[in-house]
Amino acid sequence: MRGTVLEEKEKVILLAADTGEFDRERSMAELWALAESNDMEPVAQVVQKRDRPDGATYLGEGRLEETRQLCVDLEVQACIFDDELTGVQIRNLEKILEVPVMDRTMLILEIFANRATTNEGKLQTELAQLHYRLPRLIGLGSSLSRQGGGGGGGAGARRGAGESKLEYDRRHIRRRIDALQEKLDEIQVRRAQTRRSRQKNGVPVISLVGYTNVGKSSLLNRICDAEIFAQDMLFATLDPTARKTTLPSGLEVIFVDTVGFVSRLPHNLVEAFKSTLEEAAYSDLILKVCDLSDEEAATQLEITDQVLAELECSDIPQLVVYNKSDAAPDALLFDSGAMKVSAATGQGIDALLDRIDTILADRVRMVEVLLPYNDLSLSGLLRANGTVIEEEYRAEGLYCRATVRREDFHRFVPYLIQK
Ligand SMILES: Nc1nc2c(ncn2[C@@H]2O[C@H](COP(=O)(O)OP(=O)(O)O)[C@@H](O)[C@H]2O)c(=O)[nH]1
Ligand SMILES: [Mg+2]
Repeated sequence: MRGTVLEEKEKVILLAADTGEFDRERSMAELWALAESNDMEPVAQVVQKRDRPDGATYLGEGRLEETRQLCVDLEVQACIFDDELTGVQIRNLEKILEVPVMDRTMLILEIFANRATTNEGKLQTELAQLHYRLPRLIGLGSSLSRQGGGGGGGAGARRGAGESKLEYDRRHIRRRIDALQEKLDEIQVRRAQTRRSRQKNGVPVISLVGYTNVGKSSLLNRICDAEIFAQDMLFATLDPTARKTTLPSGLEVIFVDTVGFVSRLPHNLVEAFKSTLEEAAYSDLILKVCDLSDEEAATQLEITDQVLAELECSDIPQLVVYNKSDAAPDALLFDSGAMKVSAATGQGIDALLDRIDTILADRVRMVEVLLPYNDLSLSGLLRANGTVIEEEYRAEGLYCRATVRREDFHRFVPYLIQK
């Protein structure tokens, strides 16, 4: 992950041409949230009404000159455009603006690259990056270096006789694309076979899924103590967006913030996006978060459901959570099973946690036991199927605070510590 608490955030300006084709204001709000989730700090946005984007510079000269000055005044480190740019546009814009230029797709790819945790996620992201780069080799200079992965570069001695740097880079990328595709095909075959065999024996995991800007991260902060960072043993293998909290019942759970859905997601990025959700497919509960004050919420929820179904998440309990209830106090819920909350005011959060408790109680229980040293099979069961949160070797036996599977619970009953 880029960016630590101490590092200053990279200041960026967001730009777009508004051709009236779609809701640009909404798209810019989403771009703003995307930049923030990439640890950047948007400081201004520039939208110019135009019939169509300029072929060479996307926006008009005057507006770009103003932006260049703004970049100097506000100490901006990059400009992000809300559409896909061509290689030529990127090159021209960097010359005029004198800062690195990114487009919407590059930003999304950078977020995916930072967040990809599974092997498949990493391969899918690199594949999408290469597909993006291939037609833009001419323009991507300094911006290219932002993206990691097995990029071109370093032609040197291996370049064939009479082959230009550009031809070499293209050949190199195409070969890498083929290799990645082959690896991914293999993984997909294997995954189909092992899908559900992956043993789940951790603390229950609850993932927050939904569109960018609905308030997933705010909700996570509201629910989990933001001060507690992932230093715990239990977190060692989890990504930094995971946080632990204790439910009213005393059950310890981990909340995971997923990469948000994005509107107008370029076709080439669909598979990479889905692979970022792979972790959700292994969670114990999925919270589908939407924005109650947004008239698009129903449509977004439909798309979220479709994608989750494609990821074979249908056997995982799911709960619809309407956030931002403070911004739409009069809105009615059509889904009686849904929860209405506000991450901003805290309204409805307790009820949400109670509901999560009820759902998870069907799967796991929290126990506090003193296991006799002459029955070690129980501690074996605890380690195999449950999760030990705390343990201590005492004179009378092994003390454990742990979660166990509901079907195993009866075996621990004789050793429960009475309070
Ligand atoms: N009014 C209101 N705004 C909220 C609420 N939750 C989040 N927001 C705002 O919505 C925007 C997006 O929130 P964020 O948590 O980054 O969304 P994410 O992209 O889903 O993680 C931010 O400007 C938040 O301040 C809420 O309950 N009420
Ligand atoms: Mg977020």
